[in-house]
Order: sequence, then C-alpha cells, then structure tokens
Amino acid sequence: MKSPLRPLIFVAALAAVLPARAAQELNLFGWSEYVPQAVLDGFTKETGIKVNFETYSSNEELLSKLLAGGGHYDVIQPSDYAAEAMIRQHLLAALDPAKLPNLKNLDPAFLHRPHDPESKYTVPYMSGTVGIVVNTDRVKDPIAGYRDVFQPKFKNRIVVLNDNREIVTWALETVGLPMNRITSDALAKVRPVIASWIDLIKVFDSDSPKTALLNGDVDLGVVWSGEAALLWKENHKFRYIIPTEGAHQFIDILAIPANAEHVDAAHKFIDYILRPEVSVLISETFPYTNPNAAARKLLSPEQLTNPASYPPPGAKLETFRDIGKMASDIDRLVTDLKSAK
Ligand code: SPD
Repeated sequence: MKSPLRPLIFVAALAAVLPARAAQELNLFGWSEYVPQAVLDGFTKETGIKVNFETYSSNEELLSKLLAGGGHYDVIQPSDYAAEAMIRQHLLAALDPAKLPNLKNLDPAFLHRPHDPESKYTVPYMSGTVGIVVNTDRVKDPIAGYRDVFQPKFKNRIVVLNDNREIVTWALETVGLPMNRITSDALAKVRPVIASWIDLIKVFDSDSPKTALLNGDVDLGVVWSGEAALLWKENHKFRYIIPTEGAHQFIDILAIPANAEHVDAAHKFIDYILRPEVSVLISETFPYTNPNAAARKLLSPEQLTNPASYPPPGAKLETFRDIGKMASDIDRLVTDLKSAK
C-alpha cells in the first residue's frame, strides 16, 4: 500500500538536491580567442560544474552589457582599466583568498597594480602588448613605429584591432600626447590623424587579426601580442615590433561580478586557472605573457623566446587607466570617422 507521506518525502528530497544542482553551473563571460575549450572541459570533468561560455571582443562590449543589466555572469575577464572602472562602480565582488590557494603561483609583479592596489577584486589571467606585425616577405621597408605603418603606399594592406581606445592611443602616441590624460583638445588634435589612417585600413578585427595576415589579404597590422606570437610560431617572416613611440601593455584579469549567483563555483574556476599545468595549457593555445611564475617554469625555451609573447626588457610600455567619461568621447570620435569612410 502507498504511504500518505510519500509525496512529502519526495518534495523534501527534491528541495535537498536543488541548491546542489543550481551550483553545478558557471556562467563565464570572456574575451574571444583567449580561453581554450580544453580548459573548460577539464574543469567540468573534474568538478562536474558545467561552464556556459559567452565571448566579447572589447572591454566596452563587456561593460555595456553589464551596465545594461544583461547576462548574469559568475566570472568575467576585463582588462585592467575596465576592472578599475568596475571597482569604482561597485560592480565587482571582493575575492576570498582562502578559496584561492593557487594565488601563490602568481608572479608578484602582476599584483597590487594601480587598477586594484590591494589585489582585492582581481586575479591576473594573461598580460600582453599591442604592437606592429609585418610580413617581411612582402614589406621590405624598415618599420619601427605607427608612422611607418600608416603610409599611403600601404593603403588596403593593413589590419588593425577593432578597438576605439586602442586606435586613439596609437594616434596620441604618434603626436606625443599621453595615453591616460585624455582631453577634448587632445582628441581634436588626433582626429585628422585617425581620419587619414582609417582611409588606409583594409580590415578591422579584434577577434582574429592574424587571419588576414596569414591569408595574405594584408601585409601589416597593429594587433594583440598573442596573435602576433601565433603568427611567429607559424612563420618567422611575421615580425613583431613594439612601436618606438611606445606601446600599450595590458593585464587581463579574472573577477567575480557583485551580483554573481555561483560565487563558490567562480572561486573554484579561478583557482583552477591558477594551477601551473592549466595555465601552461592556456599559454600553448594563446601565447600571451603568462603572469603565473610556476607556469612559466614549465614553458619551453621556444615559448619563452617568442618575441611577441615576451617583449624585450626596456621597451616603452604603459598600461591604460580608467578615463571615466572620456571613454564615450573616444567611442563617438572613432565611430563618426569610420562611418564617414
Ligand atoms: N583575444 C584576446 C584578446 C585579449 C586582449 N585584451 C586586451 C585588451 C586591451 N584593450
């Protein structure tokens, strides 16, 4: 005979399993071409936590989605300056170091940086630079800086990142203005420079700018260092150059949004990424500068001497800072100029 308590027992049992099941997911919002699928699969296999992965191609895309309240993410991957803006706007949760024992693997040089002076909200993922790539089979002129790239003779032979802050920064560097103290006067000064560049560019691509170079669609580019490192691995004819005017160095980080639902799973994921063997897997697929000292010890001499992954000491590099409302002025400027092309 059926027990009258049976439905109640069923409901109680269901309630007991539901919270556990809810925690078996992690919503990750990260850069495209940056997190190997093998890393996500390895994490799921070990923890049983399913990773729902969405990607973006710029910090501005990430910020606008978060500010519009779209998407509920547990781990995000902004760059240093975007994380700084998020901390200022109370959009990030403080991390629990007790849940991140692998923090010890990080090179201290990547911690306590201006975007997060106490390293309270962010963990470095990878670092890199933005520089020039030249197909030396096709371009025989000496190329040292932005002025050498953006010449009328290279019209329709250039790929650049589809990133407004980057483009404006190269123009500021070219005219000798600072990349972080941006004024309306500075933007007015670089406007004609950028307009003339836009006329020369064939491809805007932040996801995979290497593709146009590999296909032979273009011969020069201004790209992320990790993309240049992959080109170098493919063929040493693709030379990476830190522009003489100076270059942007970025630290992309992992962080937990203040409204994250799966905070425990998020810590587990970040700690998994900090394991040396997992970090090495990331470097093998996307060879940026690895901030994990324990992982770096496992990299091959070939990886460590890739000139794009590890730029020469003494290169003139600077990181971006949060520039507040000037960010929208930059967006407007480049968007206007592009639409006038
Ligand atoms: N495909 C991964 C690219 C990561 C670039 N992050 C740096 C952005 C700085 N504006």
